[in-house]
Amino acid sequence: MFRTALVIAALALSPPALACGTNSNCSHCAHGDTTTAAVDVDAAEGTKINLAITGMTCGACSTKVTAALSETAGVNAVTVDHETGRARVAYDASALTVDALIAAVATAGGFEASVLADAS
Ligand SMILES: [Cu+2]
Repeated sequence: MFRTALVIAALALSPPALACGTNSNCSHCAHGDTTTAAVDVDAAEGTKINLAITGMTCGACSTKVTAALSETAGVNAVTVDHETGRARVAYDASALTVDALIAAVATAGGFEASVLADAS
């Protein structure tokens, strides 16, 4: 029983797996920094939207997509998860169209975004 508790503790303490360092299939990046600060998109102002993003294979890909979106004027907050292939964005709908968000993702190189119907 004590041993089981130790195993559970070890699992809880281990950090989430970072695919980047071992993923040789990624053609978009040099497998660099995979850390992205946690952002609470739902706490940010603006319209919330979920995007499906193809082409992301490691944490550095999601970092690039995050940067491309967050550098776009009118974007208030972004989270991108390469494992689910999804991004959630809070943006100012009076300053920015959804097409502009999709275009911003494309500028990151090799990624394609589309709108997911479920905005929650
Ligand atoms: Cu990558």
